[in-house]
Formats: sequence, structure tokens, C-alpha cells
Amino acid sequence: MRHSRLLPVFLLCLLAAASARAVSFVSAADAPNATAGLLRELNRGVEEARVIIGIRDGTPTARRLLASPDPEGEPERRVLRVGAQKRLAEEMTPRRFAVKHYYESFSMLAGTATREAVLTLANHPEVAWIALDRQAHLLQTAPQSSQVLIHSDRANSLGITGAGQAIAVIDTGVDYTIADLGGGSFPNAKVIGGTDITDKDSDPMDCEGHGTEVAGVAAGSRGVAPDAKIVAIKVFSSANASNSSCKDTADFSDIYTGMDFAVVNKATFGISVINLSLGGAFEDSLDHGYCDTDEPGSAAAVDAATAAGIVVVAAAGNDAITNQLSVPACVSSAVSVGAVYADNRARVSWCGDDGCATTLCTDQPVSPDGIVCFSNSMSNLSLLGPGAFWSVATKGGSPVSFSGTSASTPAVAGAVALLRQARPELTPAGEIGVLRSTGKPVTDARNGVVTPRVDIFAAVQLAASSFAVSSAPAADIPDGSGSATATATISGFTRPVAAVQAWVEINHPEPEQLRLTLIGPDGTSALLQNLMGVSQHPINAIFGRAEFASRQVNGVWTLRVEDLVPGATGRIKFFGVTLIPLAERPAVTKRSSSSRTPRTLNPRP
Ligand SMILES: [Ca+2]
Ligand SMILES: [Ca+2]
Repeated sequence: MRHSRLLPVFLLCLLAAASARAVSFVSAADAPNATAGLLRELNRGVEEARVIIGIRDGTPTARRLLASPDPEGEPERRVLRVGAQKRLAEEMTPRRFAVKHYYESFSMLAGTATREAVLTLANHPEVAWIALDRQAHLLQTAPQSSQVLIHSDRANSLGITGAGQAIAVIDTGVDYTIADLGGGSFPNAKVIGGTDITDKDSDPMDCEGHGTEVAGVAAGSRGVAPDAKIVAIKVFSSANASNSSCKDTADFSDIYTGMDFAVVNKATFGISVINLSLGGAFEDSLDHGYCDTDEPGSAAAVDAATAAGIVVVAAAGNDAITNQLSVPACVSSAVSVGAVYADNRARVSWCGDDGCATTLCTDQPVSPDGIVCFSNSMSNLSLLGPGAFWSVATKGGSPVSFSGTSASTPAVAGAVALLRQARPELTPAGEIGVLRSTGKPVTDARNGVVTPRVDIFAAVQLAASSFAVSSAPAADIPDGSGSATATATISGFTRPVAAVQAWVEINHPEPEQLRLTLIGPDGTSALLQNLMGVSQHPINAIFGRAEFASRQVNGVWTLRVEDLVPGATGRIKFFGVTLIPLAERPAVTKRSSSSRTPRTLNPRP
């Protein structure tokens, strides 16, 4: 039916999206007074920047005054300084430049400038220099917006920091010499193990920076799980002996070897999650749901790691497509991760794969929990995480802005490490069930898909008695007659129940052949979905139901799935139940009870 072929290699650049980039490149010659940091920011594609401008106002420099103090002359200098600042600000009309601060004591001016204004200022005769207002770097210990968005800072403050957990980063290697990732030699206190698969040595030194940035998001000092350890598994080959650059692609086979290393060494290092911020694309533009059949190697590797108790998180991809996920994110047992913004921005443009000759897509305006336009999406997407913008240390230790589903994926890897610390009894499916059930539903306006954005604080707070997942392996659904079931057992829940959420994942190529029924412990039943859905769009939904509100909730909950049409078969991949206590999370309860429609994560047919 589908004749898709997959690219034989992973293209790192597809998922790195290390930056939003400019519509037009700005060189140092274009902006002679701009600092290198500001040029980099412009070339990430920002439409405006917070800047600080050094002004030539005729007064002596601060250094000269330090050497030769002249307190009597200061009142006059203040007048001169502010006068020059105000003249410049007025010249740069408010549309192009908005003043934030004038400074009486300094020959500087702070404000927000458009790209156009930055270029004008960087060539202005009265401007000595113009620099990026690097506020974030002055607040190194404050949580960054991506941490705040998923509440990992609040979980961390409860002592849930990822202690005792290790995250296997399968990537370009990790720079373990930087202070944020242990410092010194390999292994160290942070990067506790690893290997280099492609260069066939034991030293996983990063050859690009990507893997270092991934590790920083997951387990750096300003990452999600700051006390988690890193196992660095390098699968992109170094282009030279000095590890100063990587080859562009990695073979699937090497990535599987890296996953194998993680599974074999799970107990040695305490690996709870594998991070795959990489992927390959389908060559066609057809709808693709789960890709287990198309990609048996990836399916086998992810299945095996999951069976070993390791959660495998994989980047959804940065191709701005809305009916496919990258490989291996599309594997049904993988936890696929898309990207949302964590900040407000006026406008962000992202580059194409052609070295920024074209713009891939643009978001305008940008706000927290807005889907980033590059983020691949499909009804089998598991979770969303902050993917723009992370401030992390890269190879060599300098701070960079890191974006992409490559960045949102380690945010979820860190969240998994936190949850594993808080609830070590959960299976990988149970952990993802908790993360999904407690996440904030975010709708992708491009395709109608609703996906939970991780809220790790809510996840670690969810009471064990209000959540249960199926512990049985995936169940085959009989084709054309009969039914398959999955069960989840709740016990010890004592509070009044407002609503029930059933999490259902079914891998079936023709979901419109299916009827889904939820049956409570006392026999009360609710039809969740009946002969609806779209071909190649797997069922991956959280159904909120209110008819169980006054019913018995402790006991066995059953999901019954009937396939009413011969031909095309599938499996129940996952079933979990969350009880919503009365007067808690009222928004969810109200929405579910008033509409009585499933809050489905599938696009409507
Ligand atoms: Ca090496
Ligand atoms: Ca069928």
C-alpha cells in the first residue's frame, strides 16, 4: 500500500536545528560595531534583540576616569551622557528601537532593537559598540524558562533531581572536560561511562557540540535532572583526530550498537533512559503512523531496550511536517518528543536544510507552549517538551542557545530520570503514562493533534492510588470479530471521583475499523470511540469520561477493543487509567463532563 523507503543514514542536521537563523546572513563587515555574540544572535534569525549600546558622547571613558578621578566634573558629564543617549534614541524611532534604560553614570544605552535598527546602530558614527543584553548569563543560578515551563525547578526543589539515574546520550559524544559535565578526564563524576562506537575507541569526546548540549539539557546544572549521570555513547564519527568536527551522518547500525551498549550496561551505570536526538526522514510525503513494519531494525532495538526497563526517547524531527515523525521516533515503543516554545518572542524564523539559503518556517508571535513550527507532528506523537530556547554549555564550555526537537527530547529524558527517582516501581510504559496523564494538553493547530506537554512537578506529585497502567504485553486484536482487552487495576483510592481519564494507544493501520469501550470495576461502561479515525493515524488518546463519577473506582478497569472489519489488524499498545478527584484539576473535569466527548489526541476524521 505504501511504498516508502527510508534514507539509509541519519542526517544530524535534520534534528540539530541548533538555532533559528536569519533570513539574510549578517557579516562582521555588515555590522562593524556589533559584538560577535550579537552577530551570532542575528544569524539565528531573531527579528529583534535586547541590546546595550556603547556611545561616543565626548566624555572620558570609565577607565580613564578610574585612573584620573574627577568628581567635580561628574554632574556636567551626566548631562552630556544622557543627552547623547536621548538623541540617539530619538533618532532611532520607537518603531525600530525601544529604550529600556538610560544611564547617567555610563556612556551606554539599553533597549530592544529590530534587526534593521541593530544594523543601523552597528554602523553609526556615535556608537562605539553594540552588544547583546546577555541577561540570562548574569542569572546563572536562576531557573531558565524551559525549566520553569515543565516545572522541573519545582520538582528539583523537592529533592527530585535525578539522583541515582543515568541518561544514555547516543549522539556526537559529550565534552566531559567542561565544568558543567564533570570536568577533567573521562570518566568523571558526571559522565560516568560511555564509548565511541564509530571511531572504535573508548573515548566519547564530542566532535561537534550537539551531544554536549543534549547532555546539558538533560543533566547539566541548569538542565532538568541536575543530579543525573550521563553515559556518553558516540555514534557520529569524528572527521579528524582532534575531534574538532563530526561527519554529517551516522549509520543506523552504529546507533543500534550504541543502544546495545546501553542495555548491556544498564545495571553497571543505572541507565533509566536512552536519548536519541537524531533521526532520518521518510522519502515520501504520505501519512505515516507507527513505522515498526517499515523499520524493523529500529523497532527491534527500541523494543529490546524498553523491555529491559529503559525508556527510549526520540526526537520527532525538525522538518516542519505534520503527518510523519522521524525514524526512530515513529517506532511504537519509542517515546517521541515534539517541541514547544518556553518564551515570548515577537517573531522567530528557522532555516531550511540548505545552510540557511531558505527559511523553513516562521512563528509570529511566539509564546510559551506554542508548537515550534519545525516540530514534526502526527497522531502517534507521545509528548511535547521545551525545544526553544535552552541556554546550555556546548563543547569547550561556552554558553549557547540550543533549540530543536534535539533539545526537547533530552528535556523529556531528564523528566524520565526525575520520575524514575520518585517512582522507581513504574515500568517504562507506566512512566510515560504518568507523564502523559499529568501533562498539559497542547493542540497543534496545523493538524489538530493534541499532545501532552510534560509537567514533571505534576507527574511526581500524582498519587500512586489514582493511577494504574496495564502490565500485560501488547495484545493482538482479532480481525473482523471478537475483541481484545487490556486491564489496569486501581486500589486504595478514597476520594470522590470527578472524572476518569483513559489513556489508549492502539497500533492499527485502519482505526476506523475499531470500537473502543471502557468498562469500570462495577460494570459501568462508556463507548470511547466507535468506527471513527483516519487511515494511518494510530489511536493515541486520553479520553476523559464523567459517567464513572459516582461509581466504584477501585478494582479492575477494562479496555475492550473490537475490530469489526476483516482485513488489517493491530494491537493494543497501552492502556492506563487516571482518576481525577473531585475539586482537583477542575478545568479537565469541566471540559470532560460538559461535552462528554473524548479529548482525543487524534485529528478528527
Ligand atoms: Ca573517540
Ligand atoms: Ca480489521
